[in-house]
Amino acid sequence: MRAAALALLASSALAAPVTEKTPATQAARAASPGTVNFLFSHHFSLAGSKVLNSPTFTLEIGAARWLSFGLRYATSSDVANRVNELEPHAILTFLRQEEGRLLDVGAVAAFNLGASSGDLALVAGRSFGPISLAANLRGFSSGYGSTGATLAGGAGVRLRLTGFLFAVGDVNGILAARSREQLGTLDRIGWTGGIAFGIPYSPHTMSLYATNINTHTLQGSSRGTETLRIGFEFDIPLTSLGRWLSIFAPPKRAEAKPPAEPVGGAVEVRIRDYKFFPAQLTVRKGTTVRFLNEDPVPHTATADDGSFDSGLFRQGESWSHRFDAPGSFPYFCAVHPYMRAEVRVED
Ligand SMILES: [Cu+2]
Repeated sequence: MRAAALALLASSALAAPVTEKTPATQAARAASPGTVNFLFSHHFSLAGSKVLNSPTFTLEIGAARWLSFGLRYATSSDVANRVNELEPHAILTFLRQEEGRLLDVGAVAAFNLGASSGDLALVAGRSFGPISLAANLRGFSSGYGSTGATLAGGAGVRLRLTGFLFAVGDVNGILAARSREQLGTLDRIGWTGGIAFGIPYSPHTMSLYATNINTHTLQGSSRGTETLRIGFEFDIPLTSLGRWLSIFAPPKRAEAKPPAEPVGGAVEVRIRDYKFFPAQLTVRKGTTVRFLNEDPVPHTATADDGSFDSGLFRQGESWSHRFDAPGSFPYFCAVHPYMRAEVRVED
């Protein structure tokens, strides 16, 4: 149960993986320092027999534990008179539930060049077991190029169904605007509903949903349109450069080595690229195993049978456990349940 709660809370370690938010709400989390994240959202609609699409691209870079910077670009926009929206933004994290606070609280400060508007979102969220709730309050200095100062808001819910699969949905709407009549037929509640999941054996997350919103900027996602769209969001953390360099040069295979068999000493399990090395470790009883995280995201080492659980530890941090009882101890990372390995303890 602790592992499940950890998975829910800590999957936010990447820059807003789509399992950590709902499609049209912002995550209250800055990206981890040094993490670069690419998020691709795409919405499809039918106009007669023609398929129309409106993609939004987001690039985010973690600068500090509480600050990340991003750039969002949306085409086929209907937010203002321009066709495209460019939205540089900063994400600030104030409070984290995983650090014992009551709520996740963060803010997004943005400038929407399509609408020539300074935009601000305040985000609060909390998880209760498998259910996570999030609320957004948004203000635009120049909403939709015509409505002047505009206040919008909404709420989203995520329900952990099983493993790394979530049901996600949200509603957002315009609460007040200086020239509300200028919104015309676009003054509707925006909604999304669908599923989000982690792609097995990868750090990627994805969501599939139906929606009536168009673009994913703060303004674009704050209201509905007359058009039903099918959308997906694909989250691509650009961490672990070696993983990407293998596009050009396949990684060398490690030479087979006999299993380490230290007696009563200390051995190390390294966590790198979302894997435990070695995945199969055999030790004598009384051995202390040190788990060292070399990834830019937090992981855990959590025994299937609950006999040990490291809790989250971050890049450069380690956690040690002494194995005093013989047996097989399969374990996994509670954040990324597809990360599995085993320690065998011999008498
Ligand atoms: Cu992990």
